[in-house]
Amino acid sequence: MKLKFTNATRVLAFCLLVFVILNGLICRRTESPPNFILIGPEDSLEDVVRKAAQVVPSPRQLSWQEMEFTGFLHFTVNTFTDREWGTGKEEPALFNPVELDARQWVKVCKDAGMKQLILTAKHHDGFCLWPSRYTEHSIKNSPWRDGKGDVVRELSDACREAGLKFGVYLSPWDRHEPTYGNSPAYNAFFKNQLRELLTEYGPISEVWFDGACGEGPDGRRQVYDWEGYYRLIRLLQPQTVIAIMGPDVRWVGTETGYGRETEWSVVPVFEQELKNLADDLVHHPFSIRFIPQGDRVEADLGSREKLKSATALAWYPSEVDVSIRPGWFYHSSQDNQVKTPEKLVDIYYSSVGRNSLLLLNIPPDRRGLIHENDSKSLQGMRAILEATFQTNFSHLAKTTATSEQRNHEAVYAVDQDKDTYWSSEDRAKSATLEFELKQEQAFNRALLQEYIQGGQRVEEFLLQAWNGSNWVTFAKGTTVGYKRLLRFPLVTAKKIRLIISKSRAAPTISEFGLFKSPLIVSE
Ligand code: FUL
Repeated sequence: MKLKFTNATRVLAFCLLVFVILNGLICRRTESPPNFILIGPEDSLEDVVRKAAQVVPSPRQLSWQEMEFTGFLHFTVNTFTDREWGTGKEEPALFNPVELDARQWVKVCKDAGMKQLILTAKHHDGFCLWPSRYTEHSIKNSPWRDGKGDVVRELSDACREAGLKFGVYLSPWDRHEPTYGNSPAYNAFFKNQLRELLTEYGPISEVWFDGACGEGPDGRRQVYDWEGYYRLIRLLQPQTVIAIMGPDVRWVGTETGYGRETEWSVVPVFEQELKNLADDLVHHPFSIRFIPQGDRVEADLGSREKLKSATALAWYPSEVDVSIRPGWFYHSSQDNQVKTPEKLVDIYYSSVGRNSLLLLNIPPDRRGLIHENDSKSLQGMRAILEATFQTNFSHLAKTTATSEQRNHEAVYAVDQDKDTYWSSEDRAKSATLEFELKQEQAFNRALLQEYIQGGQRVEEFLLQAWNGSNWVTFAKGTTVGYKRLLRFPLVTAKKIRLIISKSRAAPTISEFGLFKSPLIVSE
C-alpha cells in the first residue's frame, strides 16, 4: 500500500523533527560535565590520562574551592573540662559560656579573610550545641541562657548576617547515645539529628564527617549508613558539600597545615568504593554511589602511575584542616602557644597555595569568645597577606603565547578575572606564556591558576626571568590546579616567562600574578 501524505501531516512531521532536534540540543547543553569518569580495561594509559583531564568539579565543589580560606570552631563541654575527647558522661551543667558572642567569632574570622565557619555541633562526646529533640544530652539541660540557648542558631544567624557560609561538624561516633552500637537504631537517631540541622537553620554549606568509629556499650560495633546519610543530605540541601568521610571533599591526610607539593584534584576511585555504579548511574548522582573507604594519605595520589589502576576517576579535592593552637579545643595552658602570623602565612602558602582549601581551627574559650591572642595572630596574618597581594605587577602585562584559542587569548591570563582564561591550541601538551611588564620590577611571589572548570591539566612548569642575555629559572613546580603560590628570593626583571613543559591536555591559565612580600625571609 502506498502511503499518502497530506500537507497537514507533512507540517506536523516537520514540527516533530524540529522539536526532537531542539530538545536534544537543549538537553545536551544543560547537562553539566561529569565530576567522574569510568575507566575500562580497554583504556590505554594515554586514554586514561586524556580522561583524567576531562573530569571537572561539580558546581558545589567549585563554589567550595573558590572560598579558599574557611574556619573551624571546636567548642563543647571539652572547653570546660580541658579535654580533647569527652567521655560522654559529662554533666550538661558544665557548659556555661556566659559571655558567648557568635558575632565576635564571625567578626574575627571574617576580618581574617575566612568565607565560611564550621561549628562542632556535636563532637565525639555526644553533647549537642543545639536543643535536639532526640537526646537530653544538650545545651537545653545546661545553665547557659537558662537552657533556652542554641549555639547553632546564634552562629548560623551571625554568619548569614555577615555574608559568611555556615557548616556543621557532626560526629558519627557518639560516646553518650545509648543506641550507639545498635546499628539501625543509631543510624535512625543520627539521621534525625542531621534532619534537624539541615531543616531548621537555613543553608548548611558543608557537613564535615569524621570517620571515627569507636566501640559502643558492651563492645558493640556501629556500622554507619553512609549512603543513607548522603541521600538525606542531598535530598534536604543538594548544594551542601559532604567532606572527609564524604564524596565531595577529601582530607589532605595530615593535621599539620601542610598540603602536598603535587596535589591532584582528580584521583582514582576503586571498585569497592562504588556501589552498584553500573546499573544505577543514570538515576543517582555519582556522589551517592561513591562511598570513600578510608583516608587518602599517600604522598602520591594522582600521578599517571596511580591513574592506571583506577576503576573510575573522580574530582575529589583536598581540604587542609589545622588548629591555630596545639589542641582542637581551647585550653588556657595553650594561650602562649598560638601560631604566629608568620607560621599562619606559611600554612596559607602550603595549603591554599598548593591547590587545597584551608580550614583553620580557632577554638572559642570558656567565656564563649575567641581569645585575644588568637585574634591578634589572625590580624597579623591578614596584614602580611594583604601587603603581599595588593599589587600584581603582571596585571595587563603585554602577554604572548606559543599558541592561543579564539576568545581565550594570552591577555586573559593577566586580566585579574579568574573566570576568563588563556588556552593553548587543542593538541598542545606544552606551551610558553611570555609577559612583558610595564617596567622592571622586583618580586618574590608568583601566583598561577588553572581554569579548573575545564579540568586540571598542568603537570610541570618553570618560571624564568630575562636578565638581558639569558633566561634564568627562578621557580618551578608540578601541579597548579585551582591555585598555586610560589615563594622565591627577590627577582628583578621586566620580561618573565612561564614554560608549561608537561600537561595532560591543552594547558589553560586563568590567572597569573607576580607580587612582592614585605617579609624578606622565606616565610
Ligand atoms: C578528628 C577528631 O578526633 C578531633 O577531635 C578533631 O575534631 C579533628 C578535626 O577531627 O578526627
